[in-house]
Amino acid sequence: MKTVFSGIQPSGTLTLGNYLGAMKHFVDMQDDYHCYFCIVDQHAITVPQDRLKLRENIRSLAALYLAVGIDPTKSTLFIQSEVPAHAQLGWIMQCVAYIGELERMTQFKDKSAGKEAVSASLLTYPPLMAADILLYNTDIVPVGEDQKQHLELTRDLAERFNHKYNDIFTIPEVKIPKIGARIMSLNDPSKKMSKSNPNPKSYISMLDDEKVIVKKIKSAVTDSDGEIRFDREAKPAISNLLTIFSLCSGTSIVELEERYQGKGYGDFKSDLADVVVETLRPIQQRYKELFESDELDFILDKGAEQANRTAIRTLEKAERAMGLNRKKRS
Ligand code: ATP
Ligand code: LTN
Repeated sequence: MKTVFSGIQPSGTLTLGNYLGAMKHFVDMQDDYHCYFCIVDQHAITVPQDRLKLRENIRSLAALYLAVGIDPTKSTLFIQSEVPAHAQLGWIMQCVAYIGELERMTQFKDKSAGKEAVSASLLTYPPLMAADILLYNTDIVPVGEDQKQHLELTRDLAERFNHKYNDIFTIPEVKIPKIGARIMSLNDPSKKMSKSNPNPKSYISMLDDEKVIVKKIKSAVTDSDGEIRFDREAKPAISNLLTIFSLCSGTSIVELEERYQGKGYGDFKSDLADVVVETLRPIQQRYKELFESDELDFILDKGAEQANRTAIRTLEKAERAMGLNRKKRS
């Protein structure tokens, strides 16, 4: 069985973008792959976080993973900071990476733009992400479009390490969904929907209640020609709403265009709100049961134990290949 690894940052409540671009696909992969899903809390602290809020976001993300259908008997679900090998291999990968290539990462440029104090870790974030992936001999990494550049760098770093020291790492492939890989902001369709956007009107959170969802969709920007047609260049806002509608309802975009031909944005938006509410309703119900449960802690403890076992083995191999680690090969 091939191995899948993916991570999500506990930097806020997940958005519909995270769900449609990433999480939904994780669930589908569990039967065919050996899966690791990680709450990458060490990545979240590359930008300032409130201590209590972060603690809550970590637990909330764990509950959401389970609520969407990640099954702990099939997949390993764990918290990054509970597996020290991530930080340890992260350091090694920093020693393999060049500053120049890290400075070229668009996520670094976006997140550091206009900020006075930028943490060093925002720059060295990709080597830690590479470590996350490489520790588990990962074959496939399902992510949204925005992570493609990081995945290319991960491959470069793994190849560089293998070439310089020894063939330790599996070179991972990225898997980006054909539709929904980049769900856009509701109030600015030139930006991706992001949970750390300070304006909550820009995203639908997976935990928004019905009224809020209806309101946000009603106030989503459209355009002035009144036509419901998919055209990413000329009609980015409507195309984004059509994508969301299609993914939440399982109806193709062509069918939706036909259904709403000659109808106004009002009808379309009200049906879209219904479809989104129905998609999130069962997830929110399961989430509520899980958030406070002891079962959640049990699953995370077990996940960390399982992840640690594999991660330590790869870390030690990498260390030995470089001349570190006194232990004899086990
Ligand atoms: P932040 O805003 O804090 O940077 P984020 O929501 O952009 O967070 P993550 O939580 O780290 O990013 O992303 C988790 C997964 O969701 C990744 O695979 C990412 O590619 C995917 N993803 C994030 N935003 C979108 C989006 N708008 N559309 C599709 N996929 C997305
Ligand atoms: N960088 C990713 C989150 C992330 C990740 C990973 C994704 C950290 N480690 C490993 C896939 C595999 C982000 O910002 N979305």
